[in-house]
Amino acid sequence: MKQFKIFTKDDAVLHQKAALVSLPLSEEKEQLILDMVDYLKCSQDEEIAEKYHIRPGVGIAAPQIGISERFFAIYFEDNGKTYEYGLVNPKIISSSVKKAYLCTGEGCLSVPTDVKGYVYRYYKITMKAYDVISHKDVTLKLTGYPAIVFQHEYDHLDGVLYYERIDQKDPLKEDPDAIRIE
Ligand code: K2U
Ligand code: NI
Repeated sequence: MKQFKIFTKDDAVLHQKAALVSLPLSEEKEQLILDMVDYLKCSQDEEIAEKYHIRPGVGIAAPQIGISERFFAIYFEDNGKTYEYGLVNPKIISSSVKKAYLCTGEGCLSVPTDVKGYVYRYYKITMKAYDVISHKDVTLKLTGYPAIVFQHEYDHLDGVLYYERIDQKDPLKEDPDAIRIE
C-alpha cells in the first residue's frame, strides 16, 4: 500500500480551487490514482489500517494528498453495489432540487476533529468524468449516500470542507423537505 501524507484543514491546498488535469493522463498520474483507490481499500481493512495508522475512508481527493488538481478516488459498497472509481476532471452536470443529509453528520480525513452538524447536499446528481478504473468517460447517476460521498469529494476540488456547509447558528436544524439518510 502506498502511504500518503494527508494534508489537513490548516494547509492552504485544502482551501484552493484545484486545476484541471491535462489528458491523456501520464502513466505516473494514472498509477497515483490507482494507488489512492488501493489506499481506500486498505483503510477499510481493520488490520492494515491499524498497522499503518490510517483512518478509514470511502473517498480521497488530490488536494488531501497535497496535489491541487481535479481528481479523486472512491471506494465503498452500498446496498450490494461496489463504487470503485478514479475520477478525473469530474463535473456535476445536473442535480436535484431535493436535498439530503447524513443523520450522522460527516467527517473528513483532513479534519482531525469531527464537526457536529448536518451537511445538506443534493439528493441526486449526475456526474461526468474520465474514470481511470474503466479507462472511459463515465456519466454517473447517483442518489442518496453515494451522491453524498461524491459531492464531499467534489467539494475538495473547489477548496470546500464539509463543515463550511453546516449552519453554525443551528447545526442540527432539520429541513423537513430534505431526505434524512440513516
Ligand atoms: O474526503 C474525505 O475526507 C473522505 C471522507 C468522505 C466522506 C464522504 C461522505 C461523508 C463523510 C465523509 C471519509 O470517508 S470520512 C470517514 C468515513 C469512513 C467510512 C464511512 C464514512 C465516512
Ligand atoms: Ni473530506
